[in-house]
Amino acid sequence: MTRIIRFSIPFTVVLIALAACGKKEAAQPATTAAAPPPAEEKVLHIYNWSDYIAEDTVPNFEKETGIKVTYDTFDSNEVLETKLLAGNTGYDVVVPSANFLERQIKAGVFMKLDKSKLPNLKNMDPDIMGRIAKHDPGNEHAIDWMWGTTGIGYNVDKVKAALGPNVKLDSWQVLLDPANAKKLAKCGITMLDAPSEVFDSVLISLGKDPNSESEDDLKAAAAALQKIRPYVKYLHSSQYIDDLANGEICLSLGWSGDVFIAKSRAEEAKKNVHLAYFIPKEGAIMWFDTLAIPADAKHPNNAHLFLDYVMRPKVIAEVSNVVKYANGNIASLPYVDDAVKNDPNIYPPPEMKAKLFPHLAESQEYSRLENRAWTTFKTGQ
Ligand code: N2P
Repeated sequence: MTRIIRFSIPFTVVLIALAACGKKEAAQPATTAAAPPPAEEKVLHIYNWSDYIAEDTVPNFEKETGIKVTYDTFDSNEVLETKLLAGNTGYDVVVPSANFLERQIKAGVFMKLDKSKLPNLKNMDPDIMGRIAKHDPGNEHAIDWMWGTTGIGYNVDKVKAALGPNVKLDSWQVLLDPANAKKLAKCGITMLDAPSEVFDSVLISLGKDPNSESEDDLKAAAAALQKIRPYVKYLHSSQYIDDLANGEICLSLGWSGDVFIAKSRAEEAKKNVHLAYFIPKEGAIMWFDTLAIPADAKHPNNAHLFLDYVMRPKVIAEVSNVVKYANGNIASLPYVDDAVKNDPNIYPPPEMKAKLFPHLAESQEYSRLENRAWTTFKTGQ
């Protein structure tokens, strides 16, 4: 899979673009009986998160439809947003998280879905659709791809060796208590390069509302992060999968499924690396990644075909089985492996779900503050 270069355009540029963006909702293509739209070229350009699809998903779609797919990957909502706001991405299907989707819809970036082309919408879980509808009223622009949590992945043996065999691994303090971070620095701490997810996680650890947009709370979170900065090896949102699997790092603030992918890779490599993931007892962010079609997509019909294809229960179940994230397709559950659907860290039971916070869209003003605080944290100043 292609890895895309890291986020390099300052987020303020994105915010200016968002503010300046006066585009209105994309109009539906006008179709009349007399003049049917010309047939689309049999190609489809998809832009998805890295490590986020089964091996056969795209090849099977290509075989069945004769549509040739190009598939590129990213690992940051900011990277995707920068491209979408600039326009002309060349992509027909993209996968923003719902909190980013919300403001991108307002900026006119996506076309409305033609639900007459999506009969498999009937398979979707009304609970998950309802949660996404808070970002996209009426689910007019997007469907769920996968959803998950942001928590802590760790190397069981190395963390116990550093913190003691009886350490309780159930709190954000395993990472955020500077005394712990100092001890873990030797075996390697990493964090996602995802400002809002990291700040929101720290706010939750401090007992604050991650969606309040309080400047004082943001300052408190930045101060807590600053205390562990010297002990963090790197900030990156995909490298940690292989590094956890190889035993090169011992603790990551990361995404649930990514840690389980690392666990599978470690088991396959038989290197005696034992990995685990926990949702901290203080709570965590629950996020949704969605499939949407840019308003200027050149192959919207093929995009709809792909969306409907991945809403087939067996197709999306296979993705969940491979990437270890929950999907929003209720009809897929019989085909999801027991080990995946019965894992409370993948499909959290109601009592755990109750501790999960929604990840709401941020105002441009708050994103600007957060981004500034993130740059300070990143550069360690
Ligand atoms: C895929 C990670 C996607 C989760 N590797 C973040 N939205």
